Amino acid sequence: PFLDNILKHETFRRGDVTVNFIKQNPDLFVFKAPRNRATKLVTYLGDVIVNGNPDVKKTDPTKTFVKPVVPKFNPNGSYPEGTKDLLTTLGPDKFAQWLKAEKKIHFTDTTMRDAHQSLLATRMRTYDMLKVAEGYAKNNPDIFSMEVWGGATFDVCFRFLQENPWERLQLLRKAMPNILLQMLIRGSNGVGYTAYPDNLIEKFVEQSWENGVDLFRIFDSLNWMKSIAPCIEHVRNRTQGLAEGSICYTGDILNPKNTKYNLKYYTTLAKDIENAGAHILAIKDMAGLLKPYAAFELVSALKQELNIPVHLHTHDTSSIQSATYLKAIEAGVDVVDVALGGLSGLTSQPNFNSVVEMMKFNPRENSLNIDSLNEYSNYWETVREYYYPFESGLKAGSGEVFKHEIPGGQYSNLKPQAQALGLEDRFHEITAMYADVNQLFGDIVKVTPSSKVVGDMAQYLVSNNLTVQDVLERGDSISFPQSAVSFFKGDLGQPVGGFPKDLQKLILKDEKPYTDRPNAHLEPIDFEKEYEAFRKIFEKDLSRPLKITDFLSYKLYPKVFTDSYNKHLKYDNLMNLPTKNFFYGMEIGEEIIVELDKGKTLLITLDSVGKPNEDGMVTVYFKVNGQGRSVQIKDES
Ligand code: BTN
Ligand code: 3PY
Ligand code: ZN
Repeated sequence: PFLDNILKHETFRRGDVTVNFIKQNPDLFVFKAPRNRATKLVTYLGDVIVNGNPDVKKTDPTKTFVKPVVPKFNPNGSYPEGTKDLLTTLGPDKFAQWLKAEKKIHFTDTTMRDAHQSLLATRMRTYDMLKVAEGYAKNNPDIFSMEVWGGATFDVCFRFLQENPWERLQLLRKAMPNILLQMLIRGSNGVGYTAYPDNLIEKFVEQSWENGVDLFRIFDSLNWMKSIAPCIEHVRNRTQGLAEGSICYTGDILNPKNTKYNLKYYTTLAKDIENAGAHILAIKDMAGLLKPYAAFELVSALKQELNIPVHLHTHDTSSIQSATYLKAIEAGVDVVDVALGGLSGLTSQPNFNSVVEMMKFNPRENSLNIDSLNEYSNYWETVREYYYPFESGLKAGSGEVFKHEIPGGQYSNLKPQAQALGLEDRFHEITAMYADVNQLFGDIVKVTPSSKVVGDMAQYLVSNNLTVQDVLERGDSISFPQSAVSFFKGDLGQPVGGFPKDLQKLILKDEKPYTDRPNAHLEPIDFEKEYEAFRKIFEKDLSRPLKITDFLSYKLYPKVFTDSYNKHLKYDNLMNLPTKNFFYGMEIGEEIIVELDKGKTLLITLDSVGKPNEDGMVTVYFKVNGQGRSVQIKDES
């Protein structure tokens, strides 16, 4: 901003500059931002100061925050070459062969996606990621990939963070140009909870690549090839990125009574995924059910059967999943998913730092810089405190996960959900019911969105004091949750072994189910026509043009996008607001710096907060870059 002011200064432009130019022109130190952006920002701050952030239900007034230490790096130094450079050089097919031939174990860091999705209800803000992204990529270029996008992060950005996920992706891409960026995509469900038209998913994949994604982890919530295969095709046809097809792991292959999800089932599915064109095979163990000895069997078999590398993902809900990694590594797995210590364990991934230590002096050791990893783990541990309202309250690992099979991200959300329904004391009844509902539904694969169907049904039954027996006996007089009706109709595709027919009749009543792809019932998007119409409606109140990525967000989440758009008109983008102030507002006398755009900085001080007047309006007094500024906020309390 300083340079900008110099360049725009009249004296400077006249060419009349002497050594005293700076001293004589104090106005060079006044940094202007567009008036309305500053106004929108203090309106937001005023709202949070007076009424709180609506997403933060309970605060602890005794809470204090420690400033996180950002590990040192050279902002002017270049980026050491990493896997992204290798992908560019080799192309996806040769890259996959390279990976398969590697002896050392490779690591995917999930800290910026699955870890906070599974521990902190997906609330991690771009602000906290960007503080370390560049340094992390420069200091740790040997990481295989960074999982940074997809899954629930997409809609949570709009719903709760007032951020644009596409912008997050672009900024992380810029900060980490040398390492593969990875996303999670739910096959035909994209980053949503239901099927979308094929050409929408195709465009979404293309734009994800254009904006920074290199590796697409593709899964279907019922392990249905008809949803996985088209998405692999999109990656192969529309990008130069990597298609990673997933088998979602359910049950226990070592259990001799398990006739459905046995070793043969998984190797056959994996082979189908390879034949559909996947560059990498993922074992997606979303609930953390893959026990160490089962992992050895499964990985050994897959390494035997497949010509593509194998990537293992798990959640440490039971607390024994690092043993699973040990056995999988012994069996030859190529990459494992880990989270930096401060955001690891429990419903998140196993501890990156400790797994690296585990492999030290082993022939498959990957010589990462453990001291650097430890510094970054400490950073995240400190940052995590700012998100304390979103902690799940789970305190220890639980062996019960092998009974209820609830995915990590869902398990940590279930407790707060039970609380909200007034069912906190019946949490274990809900988890037990979840297992019963799974059996009732015919023992299905449970991961977003199929896991939500089982969860909704379990909560519904517990809160109405019903059992699965009641469902079977008097199902015709029960009105089931909408998600269950939709599931039995076929909206999420077909489960392994089909639907239990009697139950399907009870739930659907007179509605007819279908067995082909849900997408076959959806009209393709007419991009030319609809994109133009979208821009006509939404652009009129904006000073900027909308992009195709905005249109995609709108098509995936019409209501969520529209709500976010309306908040955007009121507050603009809040990504650059420090996390403490975003969630908790400001204290009297507190001074913060907000960088609106490169070079446009606001120095904001909270001077005082008035009392509500007879209309319930509160005046909040700030200083913005030294100038008094007040806003009137309606007291909603
Ligand atoms: C831009 O800022 O890139 C252009 C305006 C797009 C704003 C849309 S409105 C809904 C969504 N939420 C955001 O924070 N940004 C987008
Ligand atoms: C998601 O779909 O968001 C998941 O993380 C599933 O495990
Ligand atoms: Zn996961």
